[in-house]
Amino acid sequence: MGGKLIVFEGVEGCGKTSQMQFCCEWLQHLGISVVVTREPGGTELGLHLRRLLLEKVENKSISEVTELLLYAADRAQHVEQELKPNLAEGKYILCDRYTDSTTAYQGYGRGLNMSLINQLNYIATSGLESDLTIWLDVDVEVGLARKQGDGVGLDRIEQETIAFHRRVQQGYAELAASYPSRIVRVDGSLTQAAVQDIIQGILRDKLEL
Ligand code: Z5A
Repeated sequence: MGGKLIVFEGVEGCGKTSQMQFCCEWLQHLGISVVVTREPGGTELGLHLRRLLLEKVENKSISEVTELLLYAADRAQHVEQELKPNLAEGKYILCDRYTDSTTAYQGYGRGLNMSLINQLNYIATSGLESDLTIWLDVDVEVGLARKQGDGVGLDRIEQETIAFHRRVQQGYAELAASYPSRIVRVDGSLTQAAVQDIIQGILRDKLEL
């Protein structure tokens, strides 16, 4: 596979979407062919699953294991339909969330069995890992305040308790410590321009751009 899979991770409001957009423009400017995608919702089937997973009121009763399986189903479809074909064509993929989200949210946040999560992540990806994962690290309160400031209302997972979001944050910290060559922490509390400068430096260095 000639392409690269670059994943952006972090708690709500950490700035993934904005930073991915800046990176996309920068990479295209360098003449690199880029695909921007996300989980959940990177395929047509995934869009249906995203609605089921994130709508605010209707799905409050979704069970934790059902939630885990729906994220895995979204990912399996995404890997086969989007990620593998685009990597095979040599494209750079910027992906908003991937397997570390499941570990952080369903593993650390919900407390589901880690070995089950690792197995499901493997089944859904058939072992496809990111070439690089940028973890945008911001305090949970800062991220949620940014989202509330957007005025679009909080989705089903954003409405979880602060304690839940703190466990998710702890999950990202432990993942970054466990996989230092794959996951790079970036201080997401800096200005958007400063964050983008740091990310471009990391991409230049790690991907030899
Ligand atoms: N989830 C899961 O549980 N398990 C899984 O396996 C997967 C996902 C794959 C998907 O939401 C949800 O699914 C997510 C985890 C769960 N939980 N929730 N909810 P998502 O990823 O689509 O949405 P999100 O996490 O809430 O992110 P977001 O809304 O896309 O926000 P963001 O991408 O991190 O940030 P942003 O849109 O770029 O910025 C948000 C606001 O902050 C906006 O007003 C910006 O202008 C502002 N901003 C951004 N950066 C800055 C800086 N540096 N300074 C000041 N203001 C800033």
